[in-house]
Amino acid sequence: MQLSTNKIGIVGMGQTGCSVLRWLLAQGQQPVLFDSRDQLPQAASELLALAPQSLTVYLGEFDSEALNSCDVLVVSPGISIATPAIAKAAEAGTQLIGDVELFCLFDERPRIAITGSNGKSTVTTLVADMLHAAGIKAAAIGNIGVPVLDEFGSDADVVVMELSSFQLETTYSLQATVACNLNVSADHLDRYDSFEHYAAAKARIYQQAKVAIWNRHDQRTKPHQFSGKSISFGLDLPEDQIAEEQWGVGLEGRHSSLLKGSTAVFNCADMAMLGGHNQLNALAALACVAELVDDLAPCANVLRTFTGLPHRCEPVYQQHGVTWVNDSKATNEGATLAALDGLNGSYRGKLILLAGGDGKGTDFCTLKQALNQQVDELICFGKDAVKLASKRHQARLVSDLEEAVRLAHDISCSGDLVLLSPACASLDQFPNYMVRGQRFAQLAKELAQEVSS
Ligand code: UMA
Ligand code: ADP
Repeated sequence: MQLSTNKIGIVGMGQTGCSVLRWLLAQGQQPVLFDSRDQLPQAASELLALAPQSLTVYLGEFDSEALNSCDVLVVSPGISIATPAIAKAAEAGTQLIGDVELFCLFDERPRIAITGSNGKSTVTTLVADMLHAAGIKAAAIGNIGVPVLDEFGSDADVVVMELSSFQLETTYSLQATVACNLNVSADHLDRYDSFEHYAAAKARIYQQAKVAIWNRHDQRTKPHQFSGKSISFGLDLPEDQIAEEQWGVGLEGRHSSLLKGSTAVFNCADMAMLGGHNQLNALAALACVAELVDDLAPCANVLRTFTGLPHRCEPVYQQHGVTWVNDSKATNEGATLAALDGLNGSYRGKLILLAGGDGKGTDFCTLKQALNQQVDELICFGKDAVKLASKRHQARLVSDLEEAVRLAHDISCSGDLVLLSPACASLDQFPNYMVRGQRFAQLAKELAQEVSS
């Protein structure tokens, strides 16, 4: 794409839009800006004030004529490309791309691209840490919270990109050195016509990739009509005939080990993260790194000390024999299922689950069995509390997280585990999942102190 011959519009002036604007200004461009809110977010206003020339900004309801007048629209991931005014512009010939497409068109470094409904941030971080351990400078970017163009021209040798389905929808030139789809389970169904449509967006990760890494327990992650190298991972033993290229878990002597083909790479008992889902994450990360690194020993060593990211099954407090675990990043059913499985066996009393918020259009059906078999007490709060509570034979309904924590505190006793794993987005009651998780930890501590004083 020739930047200079195109009139470029930036749609959405959040974190992504600001990074696109910074980058385009650095290339000497004068983009037109669109944001559907009545006012620009503060960071965007500050950036605009520093721009060398005044730029046209359209606020409020998207102006079809102005959108159509652009040759290219760089659309932020939080805005659906099915938004009528944007879809109309595309029909009229305007090209719709995202920030990741711009990055891929102009950045020539090797890239490892990671998607999946759950585990993206964990695996992206692991891969970057493992590459560092092998002496390769790597930057973790994308949906993890660093807009990709902010890393353009940095001194990293390799970029590790966490990509959401929204970002993949507007990316056409990914050409990843290694592309990995971790798993596909229901999420963001308020933005897609169907689950298949969402899964198809995830599958775009493999476009023109050299190597595809996929989860053999989840056929939706399998690359189709793919001409590159295909490598699978799973918690079973890799199949014999293709063994040396596949990753799995099996006994090596008396130890359960992460295996590459028939070769043990790491003893599972030495892994700092808990749960089968984290063994899958570890396998996926090693499989990605193995495409760039010969000696895997220093990379695998990272697994000894990496305890996981905050807000993912994170023990935050323990008192009177009750453990409080913050899994606020579980914003869909798949993540909550993984937490229930992963924590199984780590407590001797009851499991008290705090869940609820914005279910993003799901019916919570896949949680039904686990809620009835693995959960001893279910406390539901937030927008979709009633819908979620209806999936268990018995549940307690409260209005918000504060009440949920108070109730959990009242009904818990020594040996119990109180788990916040909401299976929902936080946006109905919190600015984001991090604030929700911090509030949970803070409330648990405050309540314990209140009682002991
Ligand atoms: N918005 C408007 N009007 C606009 C522009 C945005 O109402 O004109 C709203 C959106 O509907 C959304 C919010 O503002 O509710 C933010 O949207 P955005 O596209 O401006 O988001 P950014 O600030 O650019 O952040 C995005 C990702 N956000 C989303 O995809 C919603 C961030 O992922 C990502 O870290 C960042 O780019 C850098 O790449 C966050 C996320 O929630 C963590 N991702 C989803 C997830 O992980 O489930 C996909
Ligand atoms: P993402 O970036 O895809 O949201 P995270 O690594 O931030 O993924 O984890 C989000 C949630 O998913 C957490 O609750 C975490 O415990 C859970 N999780 C992590 N890895 C997996 C996995 N492989 N399968 C299912 N759930 C997972």
